[in-house]
Amino acid sequence: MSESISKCDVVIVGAGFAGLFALYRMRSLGLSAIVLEQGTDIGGTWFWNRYPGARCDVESLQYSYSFSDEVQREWSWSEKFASQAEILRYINFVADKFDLRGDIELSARVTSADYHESDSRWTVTTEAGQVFDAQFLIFATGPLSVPLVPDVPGLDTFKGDVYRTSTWPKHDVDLRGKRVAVLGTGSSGIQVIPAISGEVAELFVLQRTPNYVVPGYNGPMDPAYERDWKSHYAQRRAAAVRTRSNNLFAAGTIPGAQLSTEKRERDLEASWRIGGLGFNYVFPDLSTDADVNKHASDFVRRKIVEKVRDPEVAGRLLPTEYGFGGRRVCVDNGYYETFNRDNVTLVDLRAEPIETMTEYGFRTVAADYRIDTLILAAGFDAFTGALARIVIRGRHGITLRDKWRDGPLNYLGMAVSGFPNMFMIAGPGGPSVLSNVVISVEQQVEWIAGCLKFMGDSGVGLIDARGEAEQKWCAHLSALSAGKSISKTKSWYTGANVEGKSGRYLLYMGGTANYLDELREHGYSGFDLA
Ligand code: NA7
Repeated sequence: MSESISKCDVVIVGAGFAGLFALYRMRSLGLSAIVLEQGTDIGGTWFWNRYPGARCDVESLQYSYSFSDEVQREWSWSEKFASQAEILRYINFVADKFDLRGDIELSARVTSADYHESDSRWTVTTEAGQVFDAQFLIFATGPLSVPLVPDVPGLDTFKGDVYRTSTWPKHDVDLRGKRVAVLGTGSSGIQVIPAISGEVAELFVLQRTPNYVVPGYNGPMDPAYERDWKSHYAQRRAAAVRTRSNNLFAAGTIPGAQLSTEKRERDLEASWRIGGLGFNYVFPDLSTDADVNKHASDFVRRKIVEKVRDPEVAGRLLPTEYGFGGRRVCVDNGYYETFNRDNVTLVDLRAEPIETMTEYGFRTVAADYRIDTLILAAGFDAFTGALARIVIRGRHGITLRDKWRDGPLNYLGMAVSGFPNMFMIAGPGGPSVLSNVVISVEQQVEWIAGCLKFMGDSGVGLIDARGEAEQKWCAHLSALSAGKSISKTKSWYTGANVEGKSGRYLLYMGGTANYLDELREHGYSGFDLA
């Protein structure tokens, strides 16, 4: 073997929340591991998405590692919902505390991974030509790490500045006095829009599909609230793991269908006043009962009308083509109020499609707009995008890309038949973004660590998911998604934002508590071990 090949037990791809914890756990098993990270620093999603207003919409005290009580006690969050900068500081704090950096290669973009039948090992190659040889390969590449370039005609002709929320520059971007357009009104767009509206001269919001946006009521962390959480962390974390999303909310337990309209309305109002993504859980049948879903959807639409002064603008902001929760619900930091500002214009691309970008702006079927800066918040090739961009060759030289042509077949959301000793975290087939993802990735890493320990203890060198187990798991994923509003609506959850992408098997929709139970029940029964 050539000297330039580095050998270790485990190669981990990605140094975000998942990859860093995977490194920690591999080390604690006594395995040698190396993390390959394409960015110039650690942090994954929170390294790249540094746009103005970027923040998490899961509460800070919950969107944080649970594996170390010391970290939980030592770290203090300054806001209810942490900003990107604070989360990145937290990730660096954890990396330093556990001295993780020594096993992380930065600026190391993985381009291919090849499985070798002869010794049941993987070779992993980076863009710079580094080669790593490992028994195990863990992809912690992130569910939302491949940004999409929108198919706007003439994008190249625009001579102004173009920024993407997903790869926002590290240096300060001065938008003061500029005429700016933001394309995209998903979670990223709805955060950047209010954040910059006060400094730009004019802001054009280019909206194709309106979203449901619930209030966040972010603010400084209440010291009493933090103290209370910290003194009950173990119990709270344990309770969160028994929910549908690894996240404690004031969730309703009585189906909305069993309640009177008046009681339902009161519950919706109470949940709205609490704010945040808990509104998704106000009734257990919110995403499955058409009447209940309509009630919640109408409720949010009424709130939008109340907040936006101009009735015509309000009307254009109303999501009408799908029900509440059909797409990722966004959490508000003054989004709707932004449209009451004189310098903000909503451009409804459904009524007024962009014909082309011009040198100095964009032209719709109705008007010419002059802008200095275009901000793209156009979303991601979710769940499978990062893996599809790496040439991953498993048994018999079959690539993952080919295997996944009609949908990302997987077993337990972590393994793929024909790709032995390879694992995915927060990829397709698991709960991923439908949950508090920091906890979900901890759980998947724990499962992988348990598996590797079991293999070591029992002298097993190879694990490969069986084809039939994979088929059964994927049929189960389809059954779990049937009837849910998410699966009936076109969005990145279903792959519909990427042309030609199959929306099958992308997410486990049975809730995180059930997912954990299923992992336990399956054990290693669906795998070939050798
Ligand atoms: P999203 O939620 O996928 O939002 C992307 C937005 O960009 C959405 O409003 C799209 O409209 C819009 N888009 C995409 N392509 C176009 C074109 N060609 N023309 C006009 N508008 C377009 O991505 P986010 O980054 O906001 O959020 C993703 C997750 O990241 C989020 O949930 C957090 O977990 C973090 P569309 O809806 O497709 O009509």
